[in-house]
Amino acid sequence: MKKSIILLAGAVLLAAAALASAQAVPGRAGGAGHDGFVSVKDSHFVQHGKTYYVVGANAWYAAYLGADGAVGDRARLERELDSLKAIGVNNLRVLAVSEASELKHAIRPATSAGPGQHDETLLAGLDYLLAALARRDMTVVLYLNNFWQWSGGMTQYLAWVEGKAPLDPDVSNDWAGYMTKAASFYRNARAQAAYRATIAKLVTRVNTVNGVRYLDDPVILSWQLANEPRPGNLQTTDRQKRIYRKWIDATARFIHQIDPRHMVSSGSEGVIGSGGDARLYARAHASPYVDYLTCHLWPKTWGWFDPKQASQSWDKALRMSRSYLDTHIAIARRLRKPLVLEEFGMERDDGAFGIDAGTAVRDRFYGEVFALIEGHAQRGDPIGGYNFWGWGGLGRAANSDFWWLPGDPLTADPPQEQQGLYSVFDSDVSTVALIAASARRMHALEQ
Ligand code: IFL
Repeated sequence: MKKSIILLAGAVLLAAAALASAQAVPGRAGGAGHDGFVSVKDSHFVQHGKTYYVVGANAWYAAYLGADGAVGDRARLERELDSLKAIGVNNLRVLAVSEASELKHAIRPATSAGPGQHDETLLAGLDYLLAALARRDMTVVLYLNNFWQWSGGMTQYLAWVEGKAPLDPDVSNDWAGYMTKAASFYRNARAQAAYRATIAKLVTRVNTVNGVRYLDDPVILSWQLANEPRPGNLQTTDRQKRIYRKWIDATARFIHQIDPRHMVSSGSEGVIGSGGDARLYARAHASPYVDYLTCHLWPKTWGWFDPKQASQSWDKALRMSRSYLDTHIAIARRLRKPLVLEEFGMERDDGAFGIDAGTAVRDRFYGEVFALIEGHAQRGDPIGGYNFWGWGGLGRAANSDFWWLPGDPLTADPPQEQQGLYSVFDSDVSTVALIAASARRMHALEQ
């Protein structure tokens, strides 16, 4: 009798402690990671009670491949997933939905033709992808919007509600103006309503391939608000920063309210994508509804590296990359959440796009990035893993100028960039071997 009272009291205490820890952070996803869902515990990801490292690839187009008929290529998708699984990649970062846009370099076709008008063939492509990943025990990060124009994104939502097409930055070259416009999405009530309706539709969708509700599917590692959302351009005002921070908090909360089991992430590039403001980045990611931190690493785009002068600019690229990662690890430590380096990439030698061009510099860069991340993981730092950008696999550039045209094979390079710029193709054997070796070391740390 006495023993059973003690056991009961123990169980009550344990249940209370579990409840307290689950409620310590309102809206924060997850339990102890015993149900197949990846969640956060002690600044790390856990799944099935073990540390989980994201050893991931970016493949923005994977749900497109999953579509039936002429749009997709399911046989290719199965082969790509088999190849990635075989080298130890356990996660993909994927565009969940696109918005039909008239801009020069936007993807065609797109999932949504307007608010509430969704293409079932492409949505079924996402279903197919999730089912195919689940069969391989892989996970996926799904981004629900895009700051950039190549998938329609925020400016297309604005175009729908304002009734006029956005200025095309690929034609005007006015990127500062484009970014200001895109950031006005956060305070446009009608655009937000349309975006939230799409989110709700997706999050509550029932997979037509395996019958699993997305809400209940542990294959989804996290819902991501958008690809690379920024508060504005580099001259971001305090008001824009406030609006951006509130948007992250409110949208992440909205998703958690519909779906309490999955994690939510921002998709931010980090401090550079936060108007250069580390405090803004930290405050945005301190939201109790944002489960982990993200950052990206683009040495050439950010002026740290010149592929045409690789040996002269290499040291700077490496120094700046290291310091960028350190900055974000320090913020992650303060916020007690894991950080995922969810994009990094480097062009082929000499900045060439052709598949025959060498990848010596890219390999060196990947090797350095892997060493940095693995070092953090070994030291127990709050690191959740990485996604390289990106897996081009069996895709190939179809045109001699390397620009994508509708109907061409899809690669890791979206239509606004030359096909081959950052894609790791299946024929890039040295890069693939580096990824496989890093994956082995990362998975060995999962205990
Ligand atoms: O294609 C780009 C994509 O928009 C992104 N980050 C960088 C990629 C390569 O330039 O999200």
